[in-house]
Amino acid sequence: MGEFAADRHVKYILSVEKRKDDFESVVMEHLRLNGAYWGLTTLDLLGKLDAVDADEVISWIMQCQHESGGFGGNIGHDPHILYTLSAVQVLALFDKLNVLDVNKVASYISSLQNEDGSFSGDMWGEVDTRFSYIAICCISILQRLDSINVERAVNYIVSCKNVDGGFGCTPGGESHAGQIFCCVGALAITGSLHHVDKDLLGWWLCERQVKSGGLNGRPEKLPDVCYSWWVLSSLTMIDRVDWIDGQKLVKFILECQDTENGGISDRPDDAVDIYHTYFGVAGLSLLEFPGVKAIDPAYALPVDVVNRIFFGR
Ligand code: GRG
Ligand code: ZN
Repeated sequence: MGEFAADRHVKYILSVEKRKDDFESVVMEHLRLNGAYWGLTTLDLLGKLDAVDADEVISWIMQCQHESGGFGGNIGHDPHILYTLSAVQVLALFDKLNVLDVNKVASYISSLQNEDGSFSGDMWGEVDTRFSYIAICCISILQRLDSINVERAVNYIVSCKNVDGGFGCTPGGESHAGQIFCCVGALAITGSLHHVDKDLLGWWLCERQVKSGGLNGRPEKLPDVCYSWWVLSSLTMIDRVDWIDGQKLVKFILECQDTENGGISDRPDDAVDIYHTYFGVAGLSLLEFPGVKAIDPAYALPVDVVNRIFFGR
């Protein structure tokens, strides 16, 4: 099995941050705030967050904010709840939540809650349990859970639960590991995990491991490094992480590294990207891999950052 190329991954992330006009950056332009969250969280997990200029990042993030309180993916882009969570998460990484007008961000998020408890992603109204998670995670980091209707939010998520123990994006939607992370994460944050059938869901999740050691997101699909996060974080939250073979998953993630130029891909021999680099490192973190800081499975932030938010230094 290859070594974990931590230093190469740090170099790769720093180079993606700097290359603002190459192919990957152009394609990812509208995702810039998400990309910043993936890259910077990975750096922090590897103990290298100090390699970036915090003031520069924070000033750019604040220029992405709109009058409504929501954030766009880049300067001049429309606000969306997705980017609003990334902005709040990155500010939390740098211990700079104090630059936010918390009431404004909280009112943007609460304005996206619908009568049935669900959340829309932006003013155009698409509804998905992804947005329920994002709203709950974001408003919890801001310690303003009281500004949304938590009971209705939880009821909506429970209405998306399936007979296989998993969750979909709307009521009746097929179970998918990504949506399961969102629903279990939101239930964990709101202290509502009693709504999850842990054994049934644990079975569904551990059956995601395929021969190569990698995890897929649904039955019959190919394994992909990002499910090391979506599946493993869910198993961790329901205390069933030892239901998969951690050693084999570590081996699969390490096989997806570009050991020369850094970065991690979705599966062996594919091209690396910053998204799979983050989810590979985050997966290793949940597997307690040496040299990687612990990550919180619900907030998707390093455990020391979450402790700082809720318990001070
Ligand atoms: C803070 C970590 C964090 C997340 C924010 C955006 C979000 C909340 C959650 C997204 C959850 C989700 C739906 C993830 C799945 C993404 C994914 C790999 C989708 C691919 O689906 P298909 O059907 O691929 O294209 P498969 O693997 O099923 O073939
Ligand atoms: Zn993927």
